[in-house]
Amino acid sequence: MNPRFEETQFPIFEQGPAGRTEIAPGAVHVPGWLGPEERRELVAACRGWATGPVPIRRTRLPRGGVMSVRTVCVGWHWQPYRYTRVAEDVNGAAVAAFPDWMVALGRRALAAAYGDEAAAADYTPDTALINFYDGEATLGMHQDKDERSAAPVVSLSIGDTCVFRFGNTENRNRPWTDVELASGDLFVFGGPSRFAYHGVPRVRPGTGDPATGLATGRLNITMRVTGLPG
Ligand code: MD3
Ligand code: FE
Repeated sequence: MNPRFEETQFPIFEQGPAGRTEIAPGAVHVPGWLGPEERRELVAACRGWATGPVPIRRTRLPRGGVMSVRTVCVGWHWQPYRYTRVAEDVNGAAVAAFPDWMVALGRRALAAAYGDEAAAADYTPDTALINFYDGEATLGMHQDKDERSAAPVVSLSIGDTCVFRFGNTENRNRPWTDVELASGDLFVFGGPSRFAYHGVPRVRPGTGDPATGLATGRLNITMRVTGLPG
């Protein structure tokens, strides 16, 4: 990165440049970005959404399989492989609204990762997928391409550490880079990294911080822009 960039943008970073790692163009990891209070608030909010209007569940796949991760959505409901306002594949209920505070959190996340306040102010995520991983849950290598927008994805992790596998844009195979994602970590995927294959081959049970309100397991919140109307 151009050193002048960091010099001029430094005041808006929430951590110094040493706290950000660009693992690929547009893919920025900010360890420990969420403070303890914010982690607790997010766990509490996710716990609320997990109970309804659409309960958290293992998503059924079109070929008869079922995901090991448990998922609940806000803003838009994701099912393989589209977004709807109503969870036809769960209980027919309309999904919870995407809260304004989460838009604000997404903008702060973008500013922290990229140091670009104009891009952050323009960022208006309208859906979040909340994934809960028990000790056995994994997520196979995939691309997120059901959105009609190339806007960045903001990922927040709370609880147990996992191995996050960041691949390439061509296929689900090597080359890839394995990164440990711990409680409080922010990851933003934009630009050329937006359509990279990625997955979670394992979590590390017992590595989380129970003070977040999550006794076991891993919570991941990904904010996205669907590009869908209304
Ligand atoms: C890179 N979630 O919900 S977060 C997903 O930890 C998903 O639950 C994982 O993959 C999880 O789709 C990984 C990191 C992540 C999320 C979205 C991405 C990386 C991404 C979209 C594009 C590129
Ligand atoms: Fe994904």
